[in-house]
Parts: sequence; structure tokens; C-alpha cells
Amino acid sequence: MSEILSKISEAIIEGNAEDMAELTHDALDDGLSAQDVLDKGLMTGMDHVGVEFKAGNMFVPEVLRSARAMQTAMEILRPILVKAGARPTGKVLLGTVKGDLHDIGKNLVGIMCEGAGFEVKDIGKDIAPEGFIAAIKEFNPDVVGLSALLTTTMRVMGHTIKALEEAGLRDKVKVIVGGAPVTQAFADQIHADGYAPNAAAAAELARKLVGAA
Ligand code: B1M
Repeated sequence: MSEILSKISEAIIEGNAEDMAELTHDALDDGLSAQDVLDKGLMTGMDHVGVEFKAGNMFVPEVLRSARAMQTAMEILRPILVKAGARPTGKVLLGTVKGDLHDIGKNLVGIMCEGAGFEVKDIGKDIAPEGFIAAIKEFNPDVVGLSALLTTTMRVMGHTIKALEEAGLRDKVKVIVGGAPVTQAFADQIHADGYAPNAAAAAELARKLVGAA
């Protein structure tokens, strides 16, 4: 890997948002493509963060710092990637379901999906089924991601999928679900198209569902 890509990857792992804009511009000035900066710099760093977080060696504040550093670079790369038509993977709509205010994991899913080439619309937390329906009609996503962190709000994922059926939208989108209490068995029970245990797996699953992986 080139020195500048290693520095970018390290800055992600260290959560160094301060130097990220300069590093990203340096890489582009060196002639690297935005896609290479994303795949070989940012994603390499984020993959490492994902592994360390899962192993219990990194904690939420550190992961959030890494996520911020990623966002700083993505603000520079996003317009270039869009202009270049790089990996037009598809569109992902994301939200945490009604009654649930946890959004840190959902935000990570959004970043990983962006990194995987999706256009992402994040409609926030505490989103009622009608909120998802309105956003689907407006944004026309390929994949809808529902997040829930509470055993009490998990069931709202099922209500949301039912509401999509009733609104005649269920066949137009793939629905994926995730969050700490959610399991594959639960996803099957509520007729979701897929379940992912973490943000990287969610992006990978979304790519699979749109036929990009
Ligand atoms: Co709350 N909380 N919380 N909380 N909170 C939990 C979830 C809890 C397990 C803590 C505990 O008791 N041990 C517990 C839930 C118990 C249960 O239902 N079984 C709990 C509770 C009870 C509550 C309140 C009810 C507390 C109270 O008021 N009495 C309350 C509920 C508020 C509400 O939502 N209505 C509450 C409030 C809060 C805060 C607001 C203070 C804060 C949230 C801040 C925020 O999100 N902006 C908070 C926090 C931070 C937590 C813990 C400590 C951390 C959650 C987190 O961000 N983890 C949590 C305990 C814990 O998990 N250790 C806890 C880091 C994040 C990166 O992981 O969100 O799991 P996570 O996301 C992962 C995966 O789950 C997955 O990918 C992510 C990254 O790999 N994933 C998806 C998530 N969404 C996905 C979607 C996908 C695919 C994968 O596809 C679409």
C-alpha cells in the first residue's frame, strides 16, 4: 500500500478527523483515484476498527471518532465518486424504528453502506411506519434498513414491514434488519429479506441483495 493510503488508514483507526481533509486532498493530488482512497485507505482502516470493536479492544467513543474521520473524508470524496459514477451500487434508506432513540449503530451502518458505494438516506430515529412509507415514496430506495436496540421496539420492525405490505411497497424494496437484540430467526419471523449482525455485514448484505456482490 502507498504511504499516503497507510496514513489515511491509520488516521481512521486513530479517529484523527483533524488531519483527514489534508490527507485526502494529498492522496488525490498524488493522482490516486477517489475509489482507491475509499477502498484501500478508508475501508482498510474501518475494517480494522470493526475487528477491534468486535474483539472488545475498541470502545464506542473511539468508534465514533473513527466514524467522524471517515465522514470528513467522505465529504471530499462523495461528489467525485458520484460524478465518476463509481460503483452505482444503489440506494439505501435507513432509520431506527418508532420508540427507539438508539442511533449510533444505525449511523455506522450508514457509513459502511456509503463506503460500499450506496447512496444513503438516513431518516433518523424514532421513525413510525408511516415515516418509512413517506420516505420510500420520496427516495425510491433499493434497500430499507431498520434498526432497533430494545427488545420492546424490535416488534415495531414487524409492524413496519406489515405497513409496507399494506401500502403496496413491500415488493419494491428489500428490507434488512439489525441491532443488538435482533437475530436471524427474528428476521425470518417478521419476513425481512435479511439480517446483519454488524455494520460491515449490513453493507455486504445490501450489496448482495442488489446483486452487486
Ligand atoms: Co440504551 N439500552 N437505553 N441508551 N443503550 C441498551 C441498548 C441496553 C442493552 C443497556 C442495558 O440495559 N444493558 C438496554 C436495552 C435492554 C433491552 O431492551 N434488552 C438499554 C435501555 C434499557 C435503554 C433505556 C430504556 C434506558 C432508560 O431510559 N431506562 C433508554 C431507551 C430510550 C429509547 O430508545 N426509547 C435508553 C437510552 C439510551 C441513550 C439515549 C442514553 C443512549 C443512546 C444514544 C444514541 O444512540 N444516540 C443509550 C446507549 C448508548 C446504550 C448502550 C450503552 C450502547 C448502544 C450503542 O450505541 N452501542 C446499550 C448497551 C450496549 O449495547 N452495550 C444500551 C454501540 C453500537 C455501535 O452498537 O447499536 O448494537 P449497536 O449497533 C451495532 C449492531 O447492533 C448492528 O451494527 C452496529 C455496529 O456494528 N446494527 C445493525 C445496529 N443497527 C443495525 C441495522 C442493520 C444491521 C446491523 O441493518 C439495517
